[in-house]
Amino acid sequence: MHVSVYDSLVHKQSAGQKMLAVLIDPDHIQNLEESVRRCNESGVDLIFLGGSLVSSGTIGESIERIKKNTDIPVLLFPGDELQIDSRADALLLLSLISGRNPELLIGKQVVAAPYIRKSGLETIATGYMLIDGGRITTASYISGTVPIPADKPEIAMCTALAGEMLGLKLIYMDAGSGAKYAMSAQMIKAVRDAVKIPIVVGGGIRSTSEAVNAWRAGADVVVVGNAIEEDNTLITELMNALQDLQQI
Ligand code: 1GP
Repeated sequence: MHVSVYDSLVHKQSAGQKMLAVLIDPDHIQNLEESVRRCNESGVDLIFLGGSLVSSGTIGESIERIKKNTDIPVLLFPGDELQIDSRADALLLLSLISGRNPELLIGKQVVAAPYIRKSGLETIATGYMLIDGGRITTASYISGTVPIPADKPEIAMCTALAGEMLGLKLIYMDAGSGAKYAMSAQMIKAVRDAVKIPIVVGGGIRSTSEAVNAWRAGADVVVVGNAIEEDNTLITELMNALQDLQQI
């Protein structure tokens, strides 16, 4: 029987199992095959693929290169509608609920919807929330939106709650790629206490201790991109830290 990516994610969440997702930006990754093999060996749960700007190569080509080396589900994390490709396992259908840019709340999705339908991709309706990480990130610049202030967990909490009430299936809290500071435990916990749906946390996570902080505060999935591009041995370290955490 085919189990959807979302169902297996929820299954792990309800079993109390934390997850690691590795974000691959086709424009930035140096040695894609080697990183993917490392993900495979260490048991990474998910691969996210995409970026605010993807200019070199194609998403499809990257999916094929990933899939030659692993069966880990590949989830599209699209910067725009051009990054939709049916060869992936699922699509994070993002609505930027922390911002007030109508194009990214619903406009792009309207244009992409028939396209997504045709692709047959599993879609996961995702409330995407940018949280201030100490610098202007590509995501906040490109989206033309102001992130939620880092010291206002109550705004993040109400935003996530509204997203869940509107029927979104996943909350993605992002300090933005290359954020100066990873998100505080207090911020993650506020959202965790408010919603039942799975929470993804990423942006600026560069060490096992920052990832463990995020898992402990309530993230179901921690996403790491930049730091892994610089040193892919971190993938193994993060998975070891995750296993240690699960044994406690
Ligand atoms: C960005 O959450 C992701 O959208 C990952 O961020 O590249 O800083 O790990 P980093």
